Amino acid sequence: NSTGRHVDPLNMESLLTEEEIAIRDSAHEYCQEQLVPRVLKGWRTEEYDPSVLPEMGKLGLLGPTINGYGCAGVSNVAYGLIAREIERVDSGYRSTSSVQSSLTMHPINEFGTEEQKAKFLPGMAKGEIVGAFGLTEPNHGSDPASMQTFAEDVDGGFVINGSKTWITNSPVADVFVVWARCKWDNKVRGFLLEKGAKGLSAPAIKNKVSLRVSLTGSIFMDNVQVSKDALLPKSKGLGSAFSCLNSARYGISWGVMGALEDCVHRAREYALERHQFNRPIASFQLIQKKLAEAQSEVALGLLASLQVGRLKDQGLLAPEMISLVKKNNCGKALQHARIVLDILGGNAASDEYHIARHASNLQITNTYEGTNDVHALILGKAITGISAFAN
Ligand code: TGC
Ligand code: FAD
Repeated sequence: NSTGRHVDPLNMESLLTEEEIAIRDSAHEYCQEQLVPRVLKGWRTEEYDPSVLPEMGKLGLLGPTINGYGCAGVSNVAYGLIAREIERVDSGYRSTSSVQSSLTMHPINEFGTEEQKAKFLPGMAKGEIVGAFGLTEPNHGSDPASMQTFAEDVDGGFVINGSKTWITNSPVADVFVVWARCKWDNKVRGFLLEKGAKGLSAPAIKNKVSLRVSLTGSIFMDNVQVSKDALLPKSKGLGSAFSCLNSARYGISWGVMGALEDCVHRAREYALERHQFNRPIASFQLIQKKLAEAQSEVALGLLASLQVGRLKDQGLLAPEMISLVKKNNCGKALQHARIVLDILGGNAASDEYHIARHASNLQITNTYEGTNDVHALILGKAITGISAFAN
């Protein structure tokens, strides 16, 4: 159909459950009716909209795969469908929500005590408590194993020193999942730091040219003293941090397909309306080729993510599968968003046509959560058995 909603050349619909379709439709309605009218203002002003997470919370869109604590307990496929609908509007809204769900609620649920879960998860599910995830540092992005954030064991608790950068949600976060190397055994573990702790600050990084509707900032920790119950006790080693990334990367693989779908939909509408040489530009073969190739990548990318989601739900997941769909879908979304942007001609320069905004966002979705090349190396290691990473 021409609404851009369910263009589904390979009939993915036939592979979804009724519950998944209902969740997708309710996410679609919310995103189109509530987020689309706000996205340009958010993009232009770079101002965080504090009502978005609570609105998503009301619809059960936050931490949706978690059972209990006010969370919906739905399938990983449903989670992917939600990410796709949110990112169809803007990758920044998806960033805000996936950091909340996959990178903050997930580690608390997976590695936290019953007390930590009861304290944070219900408020986070409602979007009333905002979370952030601090792994990347100014000097250590692709290589987090070299991190220089350290936790020291002191009488009654821990002292944490270090800094994190490019952290989604950090300026408005109430709770920070911070990854630090523990001085007593050299292992990386997760710690829950709360806003207002002495020595903790999280200033915003302004004037971004990508993801302007989500807030990004630093986390500075100068002798931050926390009690023993700040430790996520079941986290041990960098693998714990990576397990959170598995969930977030999986969601991104769905989300970016939503962004590309929106680009294709808008470029198609434009091509049908716009006339040059006395014909709609949609009649030109070169324009049709751009649309056909972008639409094909959406159909293939979504089916791949669906298969990974089904395997994740069955406990049959290997992390390399996630690298495959994260790398492929992010790369293809960026490449084809840039190609269909050409269809707008000079109007590509206007944010009112939306595709340029998606293309700017997709540069960073192709970078965060492991750059496209880092995922190539993860796959290369699986294929050859040889690690190309320096260490
Ligand atoms: P390596 O030696 O390979 O692994 C260390 C330990 O971790 C285990 N592991 C995993 N476990 C679960 N899932 C995965 N995906 C895993 N990958 C690795 C591994 O088995 C090992 O365990 P053990 O028990 O043997 O110690 O690690 P390495 O230091 O060689 O690094 C490998 C590399 C480069 C692939 C990795 O460090 C990497 O993925 N780098 C990219 C960093 C990254 O993705 N950062 C993301 C920051 S968060 C973010 O960007 C949020 S944006 C959110 C938004 O706004 O939406
Ligand atoms: P670098 O690691 O310095 O990489 C620079 C270049 O070198 C890249 O092209 C990379 O592919 C290449 N490179 C690096 N190593 C190799 C190698 N071994 N072989 C070949 N090429 C290599 N982080 C968080 O922890 N939490 C967040 O919430 C978060 N949100 C973000 C939001 C935004 C808007 C942005 C921009 C980033 C965010 N990040 C977050 C950080 C993000 O994960 C990192 O930017 C990303 O992992 C890359 O790290 P880097 O920027 O340090 O680049």
